[in-house]
Amino acid sequence: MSSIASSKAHAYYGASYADLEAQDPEIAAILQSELERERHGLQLIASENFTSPAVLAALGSTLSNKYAEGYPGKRYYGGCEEVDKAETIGIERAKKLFGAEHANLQPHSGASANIAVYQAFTKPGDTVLAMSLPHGGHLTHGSKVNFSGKWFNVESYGVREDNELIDYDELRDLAIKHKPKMICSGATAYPSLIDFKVVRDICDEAGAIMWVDAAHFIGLVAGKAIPSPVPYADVVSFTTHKVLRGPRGGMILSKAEHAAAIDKSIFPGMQGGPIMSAVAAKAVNLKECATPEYQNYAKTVIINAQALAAALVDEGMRAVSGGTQTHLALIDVRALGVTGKEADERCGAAGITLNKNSIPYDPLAPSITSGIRVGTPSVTTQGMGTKEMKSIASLISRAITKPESAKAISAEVAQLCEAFPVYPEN
Ligand code: DSN
Repeated sequence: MSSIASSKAHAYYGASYADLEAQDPEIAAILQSELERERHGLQLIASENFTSPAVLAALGSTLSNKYAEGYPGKRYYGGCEEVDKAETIGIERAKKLFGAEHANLQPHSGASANIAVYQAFTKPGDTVLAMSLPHGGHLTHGSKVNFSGKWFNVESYGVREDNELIDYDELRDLAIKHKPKMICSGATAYPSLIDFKVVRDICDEAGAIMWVDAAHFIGLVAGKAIPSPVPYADVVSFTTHKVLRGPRGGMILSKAEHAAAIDKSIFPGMQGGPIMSAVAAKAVNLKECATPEYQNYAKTVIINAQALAAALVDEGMRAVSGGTQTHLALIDVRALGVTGKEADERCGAAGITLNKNSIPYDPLAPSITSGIRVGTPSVTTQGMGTKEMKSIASLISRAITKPESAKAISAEVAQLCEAFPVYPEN
């Protein structure tokens, strides 16, 4: 390891690849290979993005060393003066950016944030109403293999079969029937906007806490590209690494009346020491999100997703719910004579990373599926636009229908990506 004295070159003594390479070439080589993978392939997983070098610098900093159980000014360890400043700045930035009354930056992940929400508002055995996983929900929204489905009575609502949009009539009927303690809206594979005013009215009618799991679309809210759930919801949980483009982690916003319950639920309720390097990196990201450049980015993510969905339809596939109003599209690939699994594998072989995904009322198992999910956060960060979305649709179509050409297609993919470099050297 280089001497600490040499760390003057790094204000934070972080992110020194040379140090890692000297000490652990095996792991250093993996970091280099992953960078090459990200640079030369198309990253279309809707929940991924390329975070900024500034965010990576904060993540790879000495703040990782600090135990800081508690909250700014109320810690269980000494020496928290500096991390207190970082967390306070982050909290204030989050409240300002989202117009929220309270923010907690400590959740280690989206699932951790969701566990904290359950713990703050419900007790094991209580009834919760959430979107079903096969219709686009999330494991933490009541899946039987997840804590949520094991410890809570989660009733599910879904989308209508005719238009593949949330069935608000069904949601209201279920809310009146089951009287849930909490209603969750938010999904991982729902391409349309959610009507938060309607959900608020249903929650009020049923006497339920309104919880929005905004993990997928919070970046679009931050960039003012879609309406915000914050004015309506009691609590909004999300991950910070998707469209938002921050470090991997979670965050919770809430009304002031729920602040103490949320904070207690995170610590000491279900986490110990916060990862202070991640908290600082979240603060860095929140500053980036408050810029006109980021707002432009968020709008472009949607324009690109709409262009990509339309171009995939032109290639003979079907866009679930007719297209997208967000950063992702759910694509039924059956017309090309393949399953979602086959499409995913064939695209992967051609350097296009996306995921198989169930479509609503999917006749195939979740491990096979009839669809794929594509998202534009990463390619938009690279600077690609609608022209490139058409090229990507053609590459996806050829990768699926001509698996024997995978090598040639992956060379074209690499050429496209090299024109929009990720983490350029200069
Ligand atoms: N795993 C995330 C996604 O891909 O949507 C959800 O947490």
